[in-house]
Amino acid sequence: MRIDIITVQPDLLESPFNHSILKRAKQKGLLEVNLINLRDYATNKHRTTDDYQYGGGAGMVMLCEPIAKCIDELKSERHYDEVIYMTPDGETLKQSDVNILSLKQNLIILCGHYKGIDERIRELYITKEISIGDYVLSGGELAAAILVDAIGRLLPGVLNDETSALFDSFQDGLLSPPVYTRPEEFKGLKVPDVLLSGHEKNIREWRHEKAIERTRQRRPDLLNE
Ligand code: 6GU
Repeated sequence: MRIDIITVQPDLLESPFNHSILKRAKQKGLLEVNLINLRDYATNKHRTTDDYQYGGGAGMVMLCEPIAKCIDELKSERHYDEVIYMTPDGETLKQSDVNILSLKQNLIILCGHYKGIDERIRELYITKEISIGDYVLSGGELAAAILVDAIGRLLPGVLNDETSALFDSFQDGLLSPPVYTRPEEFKGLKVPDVLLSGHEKNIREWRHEKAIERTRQRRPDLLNE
């Protein structure tokens, strides 16, 4: 998979893509992430990428031309499955959306800043608008990093058996059950006997019960009961 991220702050995104799972995905050749500095596509002499908004009001708006030029150039080189705009007024990201995106070949992710982008870019270029939750970030970059992390770990061959995404919270619509490692007793608290029993069926059933119990307590909205 190839992901092109258009941003006015490429530095902010260097680090998350050069660590841990995403780094491994890139090294294995399963994921290619390109950070594109929108400033390189500025068309005026000051190389600006934003301007005052028509109608007045506080906050700058990202200009049409640099974004259009950048996306046109990318599209002239290959087909893109989606042109995603990261914005707090987009659709809230869910695991099921991530699963679908992880099957795509080429994605563009545009990170918004300030008051956002000129509406005409949304009309002409954007195919999907994504928010990562009901709070406002200063820019779309950190949200884009979250989206790419969530996608990257699903690419076949990125995770090994132990970390397999099949057993994630949310993949079966339930939160994960509690987990334990050594020692068997810590500050008077013992690991549940069933986990030490070696009885696979009982362990499976216990984990499933605990997953349901935890989901009912913390995220009853996930259980359509
Ligand atoms: Cl995608 N961008 C910004 N700026 N704020 C957000 C967001 C995105 N998702 C939640 N808050």
